[in-house]
Amino acid sequence: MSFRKRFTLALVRNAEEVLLGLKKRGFGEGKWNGFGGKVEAGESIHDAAVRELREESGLIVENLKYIGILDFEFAGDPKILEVHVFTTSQFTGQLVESDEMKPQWFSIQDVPFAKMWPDDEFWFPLFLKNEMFKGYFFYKDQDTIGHYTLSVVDEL
Ligand code: 6OG
Repeated sequence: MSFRKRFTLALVRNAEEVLLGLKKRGFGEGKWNGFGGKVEAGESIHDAAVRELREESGLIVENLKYIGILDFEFAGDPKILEVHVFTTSQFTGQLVESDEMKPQWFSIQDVPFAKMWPDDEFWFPLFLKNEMFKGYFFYKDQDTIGHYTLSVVDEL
């Protein structure tokens, strides 16, 4: 039997750039990604996304826009990662490097897909076009997607 774990992923952007962090330890180490982590017991998904963004980047946001749900399954692992994706272009605070993440702005033309999770190449274009999306990715191993589904949706 499979079970689900909830995670958040926050993408801060402006018209030309997107903020990514280099994951320095743990799951996804060495990859650039948005900021996020596990939703804690009793915490709303939105509040978890705001908290993780602050902890990992130093940026403070009031509200994040909910834009996507991505499910990830890895061969041989009963756990399904349910990743809730948020975005904003409004924030206060200063970028700080944390123990977990090294933040850096990237031009939207220059997103480092070769050093990101392979699924990002599929759904990032939807995010950059301000679409909302739902997806499922089955990984054969940490570098290889076996199959996936992805669709644009009107609501989440
Ligand atoms: P911590 O282990 O740091 O949370 N995450 C993924 N993000 C992308 N783009 N692709 C994946 O494909 C991912 N799997 C997990 C969710 C892990 C962080 O990494 C994201 C969280 O933001 C497999 O607590």
